[in-house]
Amino acid sequence: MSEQRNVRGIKRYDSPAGGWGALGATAKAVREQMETIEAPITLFRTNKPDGFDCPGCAWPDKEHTSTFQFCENGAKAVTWEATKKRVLPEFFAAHTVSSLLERTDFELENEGRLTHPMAYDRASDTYKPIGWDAAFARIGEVLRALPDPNMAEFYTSGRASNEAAFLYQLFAREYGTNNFPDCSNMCHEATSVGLPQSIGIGKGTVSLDDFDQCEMIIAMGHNPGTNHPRMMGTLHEVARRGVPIIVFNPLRERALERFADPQNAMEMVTFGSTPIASSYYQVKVGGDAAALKGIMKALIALDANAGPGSTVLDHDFIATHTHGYEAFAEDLRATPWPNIEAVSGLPKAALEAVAQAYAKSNATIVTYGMGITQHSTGTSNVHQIANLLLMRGNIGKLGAGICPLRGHSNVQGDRTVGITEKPSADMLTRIERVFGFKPPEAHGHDAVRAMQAIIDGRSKVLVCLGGNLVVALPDAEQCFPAMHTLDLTVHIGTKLNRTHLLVGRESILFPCLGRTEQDVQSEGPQSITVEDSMSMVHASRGKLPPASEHLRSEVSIIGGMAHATLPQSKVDWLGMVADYDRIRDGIEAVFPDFADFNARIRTPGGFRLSLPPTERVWPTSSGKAEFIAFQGVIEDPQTGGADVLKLTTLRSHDQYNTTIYGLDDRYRGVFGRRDVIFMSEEDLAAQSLEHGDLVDVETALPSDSPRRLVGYTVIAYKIASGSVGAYYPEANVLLPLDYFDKACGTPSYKSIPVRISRRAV
Ligand SMILES: Nc1nc2c(c(=O)[nH]1)N[C@H]1C(S)=C(S)[C@@H](COP(=O)(O)OP(=O)(O)OC[C@H]3O[C@@H](n4cnc5c(=O)[nH]c(N)nc54)[C@H](O)[C@@H]3O)O[C@H]1N2
Ligand SMILES: Nc1nc2c(c(=O)[nH]1)N[C@H]1C(S)=C(S)[C@@H](COP(=O)(O)OP(=O)(O)OC[C@H]3O[C@@H](n4cnc5c(=O)[nH]c(N)nc54)[C@H](O)[C@@H]3O)O[C@H]1N2
Ligand SMILES: [Mo]
Repeated sequence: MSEQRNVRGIKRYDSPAGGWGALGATAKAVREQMETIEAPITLFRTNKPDGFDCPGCAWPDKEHTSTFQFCENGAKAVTWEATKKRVLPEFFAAHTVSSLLERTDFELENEGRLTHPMAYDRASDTYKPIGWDAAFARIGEVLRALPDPNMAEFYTSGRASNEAAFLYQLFAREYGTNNFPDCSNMCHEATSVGLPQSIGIGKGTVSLDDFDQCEMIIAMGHNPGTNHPRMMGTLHEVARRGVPIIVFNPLRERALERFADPQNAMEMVTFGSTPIASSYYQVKVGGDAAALKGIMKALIALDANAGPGSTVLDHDFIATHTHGYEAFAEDLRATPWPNIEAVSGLPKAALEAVAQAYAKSNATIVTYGMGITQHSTGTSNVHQIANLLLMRGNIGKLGAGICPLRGHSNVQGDRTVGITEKPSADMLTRIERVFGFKPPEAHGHDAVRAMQAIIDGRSKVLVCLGGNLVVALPDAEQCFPAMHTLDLTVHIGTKLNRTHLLVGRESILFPCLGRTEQDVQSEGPQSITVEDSMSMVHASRGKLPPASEHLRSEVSIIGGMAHATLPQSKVDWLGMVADYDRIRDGIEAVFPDFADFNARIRTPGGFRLSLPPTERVWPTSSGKAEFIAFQGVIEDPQTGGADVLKLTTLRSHDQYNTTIYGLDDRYRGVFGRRDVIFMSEEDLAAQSLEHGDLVDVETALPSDSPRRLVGYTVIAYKIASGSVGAYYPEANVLLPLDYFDKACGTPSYKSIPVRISRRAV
């Protein structure tokens, strides 16, 4: 690396991930946000059978009975919510909304927890306190006055519980719309759309037991040391068993290279660590489909060479359980190696080596994250992963399967209980039968389409159950101003963020309880439920006293809005709020998979939802698993010209989506700043740039006005050549709102063509 120049805040990080660094960072998070006496108790209750579900990630916890699972980023998520800092009405009185909008989301959230329901006052340009009932009544009036219910958008962020999400979709559907933009649309929609086409369900097929039995893991496009920290415990165990872990990632991510488990006394005492990846392939950004095609092409060749009776491919499985193999194999044979090598950035020999190792493994798991889904080809990328597994019968077999790493801790559950803009006829029929109203059938808006409707003036009301929608979406330049054209915005949140400040003609901000807090309703204390990445549903009960006596639960706020908006409703909104068991009865009545719901979540660990492909039952239209060839040509990322690079957007180690806990990204060696571009030594040289140069980044797509990120510092990094990286959400200004995967609507956050030039001084 060019270390010749000293660049502010850039230091090499040579230690393993985890270890003492993680312990130190946890202590710091506690010190800055919480009183030290309460913190250990709170952290201890995370993911315990009678405790609350960690709001950090969706990785399962071993039977939910294990001892305290140590996790630095889980601790950050918990302490950030359990902070002692408060945003009181006096704070809002002292600052206009326009002045607050000049702050960063980091500064806004760091002010602490919201405490009172607030309504925007245009005359003073401030948020002022409002009573709960007055706010509900006003929302009801505005919603009822809309000429068409499809002029309202109901956004969900994936931290919402099953109970809140179910009540929310029921409310919006009785009101009359399927407009359910969802954080999932920006996240794993490629999985939700692509996997049902391949295997019949839009979820992963593995459980933790499979990780105990697997003989190989292929890990593509995810950064577990930061984003799925509890997964590191699993990977650590698997690596110590000697199982090959093959990584595809354009960046060298520390935790995928070496990890010291803070729960492993020996590693801690000896400053030891365990190598995680057995092979690390720095695929080019956007090059995964090409790499997968290369592996599969090589696998077919291996099978042919092995002659009759070859077991390289699982011929019985292919014949019995799949459809479309011939056409798919023909496409692979027709794809030239030079094309695969150019687009993936990996040599044929490397991909052949992966195919050989894969052919030897009797049980393989492929894990994947945003590096696969957030591309214009995201859905096709997911198909290719499924194809690879199907070729050797690696679905419906112990130790094998597909493992999408979900984002928000309950994003999967929200979808399961009805948050979808494309409802199935079956679900709608059941809702009608159980609740006595006819829900709308016409499909609604996803996240990008909701924003487009707001920009075009077709939508006039936006309700957000959590999240920071407009900051998470691409194209702030178009989206921010459009928010001011709305009649009404309603936000249910724990902390202040910029979306809350993009006020409409009227705006209401509701403060809600978080996961860590006790939720007591008129009929007693309540639990909520969530579903993890492996389809396990379990209960979660907060333990801390609420941040303010004025807070209400998400469920209670939704029930309040519904009751005030739908005076003729036959749904017992307030009864369901009083006792969440009644909501769970409703969920069970609409979704048969939840049979005996209330009884089953009272057993520690909860229960697993059914996953037919694990039994080799394929709920696709053909009744078989489908091989789906890559759609279209594999586009060379460099087609725009030699100076065009593909920019991917990343989460730092001190970040939870748009929530920024701090300005360090320890494992990548970045401290106290986020205004950097990661670039390879080769590309630096090719562009006549040096480590530490000040640059501007400009989107290389046709557009009316240029999209730029100015005054960033380019730093030399171990990243595939032709690829550059920058932090999300700052880099979102570079992405046009209409640059997304046409198959699933997810913005191409991880493949933005850009040009980089030295800043003229
Ligand atoms: N602490 C913490 N935990 C989180 C979150 C958080 O922000 N902070 N967010 C939650 C949410 S909502 C989500 S969706 C998940 C996100 O979890 P991840 O999917 O791990 O998230 P990203 O940081 O977006 O990183 C993706 C990884 O993909 C790599 N990558 C980028 N482009 C490509 C590519 O073209 N191909 C391949 N193969 N790899 C690529 C990057 O180098 C990076 O290592 O984490 C969840 N958990
Ligand atoms: N460039 C780029 N953009 C991306 C991504 C990327 O990788 N690159 N990733 C995308 C992905 S994967 C996702 S999931 C989206 C995330 O998009 P969102 O889910 O909309 O964003 P978050 O940052 O998770 O939302 C943070 C806010 O949630 C609220 N909140 C926190 N806890 C609670 C709670 O318990 N209840 C309620 N009601 N509110 C709460 C707080 O007010 C906080 O300010 O961003 C997407 N945008
Ligand atoms: Mo996500």
